[in-house]
Parts: sequence; structure tokens; C-alpha cells
Amino acid sequence: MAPKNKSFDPVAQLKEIEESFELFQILDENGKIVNKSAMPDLSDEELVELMTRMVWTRVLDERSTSLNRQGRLGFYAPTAGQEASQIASHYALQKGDYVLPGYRDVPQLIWHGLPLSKAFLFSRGHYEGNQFPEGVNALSPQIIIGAQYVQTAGVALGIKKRKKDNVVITYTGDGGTSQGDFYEGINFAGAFKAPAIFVVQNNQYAISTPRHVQTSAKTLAQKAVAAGIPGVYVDGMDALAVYKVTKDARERAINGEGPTLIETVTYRYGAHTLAGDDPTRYREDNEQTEWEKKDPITRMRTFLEEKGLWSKEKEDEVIEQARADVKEAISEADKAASQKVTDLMDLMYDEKPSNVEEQYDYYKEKESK
Ligand SMILES: Cc1ncc(C[n+]2csc(CCOP(=O)(O)OP(=O)(O)O)c2C)c(N)n1
Repeated sequence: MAPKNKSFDPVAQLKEIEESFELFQILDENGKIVNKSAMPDLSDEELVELMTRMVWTRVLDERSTSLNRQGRLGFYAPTAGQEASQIASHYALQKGDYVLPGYRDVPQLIWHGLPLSKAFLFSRGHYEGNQFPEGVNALSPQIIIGAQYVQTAGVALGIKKRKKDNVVITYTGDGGTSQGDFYEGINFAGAFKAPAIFVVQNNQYAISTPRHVQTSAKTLAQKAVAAGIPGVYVDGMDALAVYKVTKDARERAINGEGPTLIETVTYRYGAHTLAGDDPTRYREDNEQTEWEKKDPITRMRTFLEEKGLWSKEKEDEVIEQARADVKEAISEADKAASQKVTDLMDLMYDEKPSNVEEQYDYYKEKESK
């Protein structure tokens, strides 16, 4: 067969593919609608609810940081800056959908129904923090980078085989896209047209490694092309845009059209985690100030205030409610019995192997003293 185009230029082809991934936006940095025809179908009440959840989540981040510094929480990965990416994507889901989060995605779990006290117990490494109530279709936050992408492909296939009208959403960071699991997950789900939504929260850093060192790909969304699935490159500080693309991805998934990869372009204001990371060692001085101009909450506030749907009083109410919720949840978490080694063994094994049985007896004896 004669080649169609003798002067085929793979470099030009790559450039063309890369340039076709344009940043999708609805609400610009000044809170103005710049893409009216793409406006999602959300009622006034729903818009207010979305904003409420973002403000609440920002307060949770502030309070969690402070509780961690007081020694009242353990592991914590800050979320401020990523509210549109996290909350608006989750807002496009239904209760019966599945959430497979990474360690920074505790807010989505909470809005999916995980009691806040449980999230605090997870932070403390308490096993009760991994025991989710019935009906909360989610797994515990994944610490192994990328592993949740493979698990998501499996959960999505399970949903498809059971013919359920649900989807599974998962989250990783920009660094996660360099892992083998990332490719395996999107490829497998694509091959089986499984109902999955793969979100890459490109917050510009994998701990201290900047995004541009991570890959020579111009966008992370374009990695979808290799798996033969749609890829979306979206302004991750724009709640309306994130909601819209996730909602569309959900619809395609439910209609049997398979998975979507969504790259949300965002920024984390805080440290990678509160376990000793110091962002001033790897960021430019004015970098955060530049990103704060794109803040997801500020632009949504401007938009809603102009529609007469939001006010300082309303926001203060939400802030107060969030603080009260945190206070109540942390005292609830304090009531959990301190965990024993034997508890962990009991939960891990239905039948204990003989060597574990020996260790069990040893710890039982120790704990009785
Ligand atoms: C398989 C694996 N390798 C390395 C690590 C150590 N590690 C923890 S967080 C992290 C960076 C991840 O960055 P990114 O995927 O961009 O997510 P972000 O933390 O920015 O949300 C690394 C390498 C890990 N947890 N798992």
C-alpha cells in the first residue's frame, strides 16, 4: 500500500496534537463568564451549594493545619487552592458513584458522606478512619502514587459488569502521571470502555519537583491520546469549568462511551504535606501571589455576588458552621479508643497464620498489663 502522505512529519503531527489541547474555561480570573454557551445547567441553589462547599473546605484546610501544629492531627496534605478542582469535580457525581482518592483528596470523601471525625481518625492513623459507613462508596485515600488508577479501572469494570448506572472517579497529581500505574489504569479502562473519570490535579509540583521536569509532554491531558480516550485540559481554578467537564465525562461514561482523562490546572498554596516540606526552598518568591490572583473561591464569589446570590454575611455563616463542624468532629475523634496491635491483627486476618498467632498471644499478654 502506498503511503498516503510521503512527506509525513511526526514532529509537526505532535505539535498539532499538543496545540489542540486548549485550556477550557468558563469563569475567568475576574469572575466573568467568558464561555456562555458552555455554562453548566446549575440552578441558583446549586451554585450557592457549590460555593458553600468550597468555602467550607478552605476553612477545613485552615483548621486542619492548625490542629496538626497543635499535635492533634497526624498526616495532613493541604488542599487550599485546589477547591475548584476537588469540590467541583466531585459535585458532578451522584451519591452511588465511587470515589478513589489520593491522600490530598479527603474533602471529596467528606462531601461523599464520610463523617469528618473519620477523616480525622484517618489522619491519626487510626483504623477506624478506614472503616467507612455503609453507602459511602469510596476507598481510603491512596498513599502509593498512581495505584488508585489501576484500582479505578477494576472498580469501573465491576460497575460495567453489574450494569449499574454509576461511575468511578479517581484523583492523582501531576507527578502521578509519570507512574506506570497511571498508564495501565487509563489504558485498561479505555480498552474495556469502563465508566471511569481519571482526574489529574496538576498543582505544578510533585513535592519539590516542578511539573516541567516531570515530562516533556506539553499537557498531561494529551496522555489520553495514547490510551484512545478523550482528554480534557481545564482551568482547575474555575469551578464552573471543572464541573462542566466532569459532568460531561460522567454522561459519556454512563452512556457506555468509556473513560475520560481530565487535567485540572491548579496550585496548592500550602506545603506538600505538614511533615516537614518547606515550599520556599523550591518556589519563586512571587509565585503564590500570582496564583492567588486566579483563586477559585474569589472568582466564584465575584460571580455570585454580581448575581445577588452571595454576600459577606452568607460567607461568614459558612465559615462559622465549618469551624463548629471541625470542633465537633475533633472531639468525636478524641472519643475513639486507643488502638491495640491485636486490634489490627484481628481486623487483618480472618484466620491467623501460626506465626501471627504467636505474635498475637505475645501482644495480648503485653496489652493486658
Ligand atoms: C509509588 C510511590 N512513589 C513515591 C512516593 C513518595 N511520594 C509521596 S507524594 C509524592 C509526590 C506526588 O506528587 P503528585 O502526584 O504531583 O501529587 P500532589 O502531592 O502534588 O498532589 C511522592 C513521590 C509514593 N508515595 N509512592
